[in-house]
Amino acid sequence: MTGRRQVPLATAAGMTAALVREQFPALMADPGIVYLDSAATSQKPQRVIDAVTAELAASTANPGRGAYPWSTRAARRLAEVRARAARFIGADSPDEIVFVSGSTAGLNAVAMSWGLANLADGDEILFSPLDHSSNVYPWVNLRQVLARFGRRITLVPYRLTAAGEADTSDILAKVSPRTRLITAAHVHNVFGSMTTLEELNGKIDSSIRLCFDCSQSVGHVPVDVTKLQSDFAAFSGHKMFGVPGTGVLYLRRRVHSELVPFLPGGGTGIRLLDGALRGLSMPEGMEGGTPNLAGISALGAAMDFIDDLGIERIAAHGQALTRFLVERLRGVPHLRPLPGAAWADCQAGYGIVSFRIDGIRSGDVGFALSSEGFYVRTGSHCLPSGSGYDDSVRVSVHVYNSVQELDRFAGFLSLVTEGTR
Ligand code: ALA
Repeated sequence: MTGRRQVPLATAAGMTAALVREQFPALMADPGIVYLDSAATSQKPQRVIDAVTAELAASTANPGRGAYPWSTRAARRLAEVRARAARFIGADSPDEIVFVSGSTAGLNAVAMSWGLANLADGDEILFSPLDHSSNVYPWVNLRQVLARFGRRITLVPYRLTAAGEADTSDILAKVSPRTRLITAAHVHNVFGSMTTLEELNGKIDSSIRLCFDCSQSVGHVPVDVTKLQSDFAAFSGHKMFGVPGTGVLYLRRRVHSELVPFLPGGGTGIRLLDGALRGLSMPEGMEGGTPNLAGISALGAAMDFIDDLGIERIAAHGQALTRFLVERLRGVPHLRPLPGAAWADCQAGYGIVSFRIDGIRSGDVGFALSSEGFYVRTGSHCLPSGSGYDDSVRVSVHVYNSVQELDRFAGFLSLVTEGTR
């Protein structure tokens, strides 16, 4: 793919993708690649790469474990990024921010800390069976673990609309006096639809906890966990220009007294008294073990990068690209869009569009596309097995993509599908 002529990239919503692209070494090294798989993981800007190097190259020490300057500096750095993350997602306080290895770890922590301690026999969780596995399997696992101890909880599935959003009328119909938690994808990882659950405001008991998987929304659109009224929210660093192995679990202050140790160990402030673990100070109580400081510094740099570009501009760029792609794909032979922006009756668009091609397996489409440098994800995209959406092509864009790239993509896709019957 290298050596292909690089054409100027067009602008969308005032963002010049070409200028942004210059900050991403992997894309600059291989100009023939059109990277359309940011929902799987984003590319990394130079400043994020530099943050990792700087953290490892200078005064490496374990934060909070020593009284010497390198260690106290590391502790300060951790606290700075924590405070930064709190502001970034609209949390009230840094002690609501727990560093985790990613959304999967965060959502499992909610299940194994809050869920184990608070769910009683007969309680219910409302969830979408069409969410990413990491917002389905932790609840199924929780149900299995509780069942071993004689507590039976029920997972109540709710529907999605044709546009891929949570059907809030279905949720409202299914909320019962035993509902303890409602969980949703803020932006869906395959359908690219947004769910805020705002239609539930004032209509459900305030004791019901709300959980959002924000993996595909943070870094793409403004995310404010307080406006979302979420009790739990999780996102991964690597999808928002950071590095794998980092992420944030937001735990609203009102749930802190309901949590039990999740990773008891060093640095948690938990005490062993009379043979029992006592005290859970937040946020350290949920963060046993040495933190991934290089990754956390990179998370800070990624937030700086996003703020410098402007999250409103990033969102407008994502929306413009999504709408362009949806319209352009309408002319592609044999293409059937999955739920999402193609079915939305408004200007919805959050950077993800998925489809099937009649008569061709998605892996074959992906192989043909990659031969021309178009990198997309194919298959089931981590949806739970049996979802019914186990073979599709997903296009996901970010700040470095342009209208022009998507135009070429749709043109080549038409060539691939034209001969299909
Ligand atoms: N969760 C990532 C995706 O949706 C890997 O592709």
